[in-house]
Amino acid sequence: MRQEVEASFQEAKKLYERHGIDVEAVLEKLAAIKISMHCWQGDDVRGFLNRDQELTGGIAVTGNYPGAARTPDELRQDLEKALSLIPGKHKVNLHAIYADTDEKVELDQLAPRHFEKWVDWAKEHGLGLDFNPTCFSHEKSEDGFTLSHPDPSIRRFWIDHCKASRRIGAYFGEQLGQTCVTNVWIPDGYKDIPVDRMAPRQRLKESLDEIFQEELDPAFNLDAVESKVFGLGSESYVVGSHEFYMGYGVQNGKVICLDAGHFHPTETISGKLSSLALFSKGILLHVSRPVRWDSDHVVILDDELLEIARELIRHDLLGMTHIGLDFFDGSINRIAAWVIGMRNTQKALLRAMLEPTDYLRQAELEGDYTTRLALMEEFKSYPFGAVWDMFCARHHVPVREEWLAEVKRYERDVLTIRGQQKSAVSPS
Ligand code: RNT
Ligand code: ZN
Repeated sequence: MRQEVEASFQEAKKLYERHGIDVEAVLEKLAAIKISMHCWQGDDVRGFLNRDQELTGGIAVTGNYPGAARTPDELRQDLEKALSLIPGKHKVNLHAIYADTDEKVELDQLAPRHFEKWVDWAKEHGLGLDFNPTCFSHEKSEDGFTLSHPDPSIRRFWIDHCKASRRIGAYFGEQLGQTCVTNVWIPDGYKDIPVDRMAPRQRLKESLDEIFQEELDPAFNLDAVESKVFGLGSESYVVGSHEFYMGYGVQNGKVICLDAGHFHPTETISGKLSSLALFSKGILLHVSRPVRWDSDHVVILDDELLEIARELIRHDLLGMTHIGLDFFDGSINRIAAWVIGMRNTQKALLRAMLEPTDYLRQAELEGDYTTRLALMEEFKSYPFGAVWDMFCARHHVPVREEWLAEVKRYERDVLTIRGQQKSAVSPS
């Protein structure tokens, strides 16, 4: 296999080099890109605090494929398995409800100590961590409002939760020597047409101002805010809309998060990056795949993913962009879901790097749109797969679909047995 990979790689390299593309440099650049793998694909966004609470906030997971992780140890074991099948070093994205503790702790009381085990694990595996306050699946968000709630005591609870989350983020950053991005997303909105669109936004603005008051070292924690156009039960109005957070983020120097599923169905986030980059302090991507709605399907190598990657590469936005994944599919093997989404995101970046960008840009500048179209199309069938295979081989992860056999083995030996047990063995 290795020989075959080597031979195809050398052939492919020659073709790319004819266009002045330095394939070795591309492979090095790709290896340096960390993608934040979202822990919540591993257990259908349930978490470990308040496990009896159903998933709310207008998001939904469908499917009951056996083997979802039930404890922090199981989730870490699954994450390790997935990461062992993905080339390169990455980050893991945690939500507050994934605290690993025996204490009965409320969200507004969470502290770094409740995440010590995650930090030890991340250190052991050379991983970075990102973080999110969990402003859903809780009795205090039952009526669909959190940071913009009209009741000050409910607002207080969520403000305190977000403040606590930032401190946990800073703790991750400081402990791991890698900046943690703490992303605030809230579900707040109305099912039906509101009278007052302004007051909830005014309240959200004030809540955010208070949350971000405490100065934290940006080398440790970076704040991000995530918008949305609608959710289940907030079809008519979402408080934290795109315009809201564009304004807030630009005015306050926050990282602006674009989730691929949070816009109207024909609107794409790839088209927004070049504008956002001119005005925002940083960009966080929630790479996802909406199918007819914000369905959070597993990321595939589709046109939009490729276009997102091209924008990042062509405009050299990797320095200001944090790439994270956000999908949850409970209908297939959850580890496979991670592997497919992560590997596809890397493949898209690789493909973007294997394009003759300068040449194409020059053709465009000269008004030679014929060359632009012709070459963009021809490059679609260039042998990027051979370069990808070599990337995998060099990083000692399975080449091509070989990873699937490993996932199936793990399913048989670990996940199926897990599914048969009545309840999880308590972690520590
Ligand atoms: C919801 C947002 C948010 C969540 C995660 C679990 O629509 O996309 O990012 O998916 O925080
Ligand atoms: Zn998201």
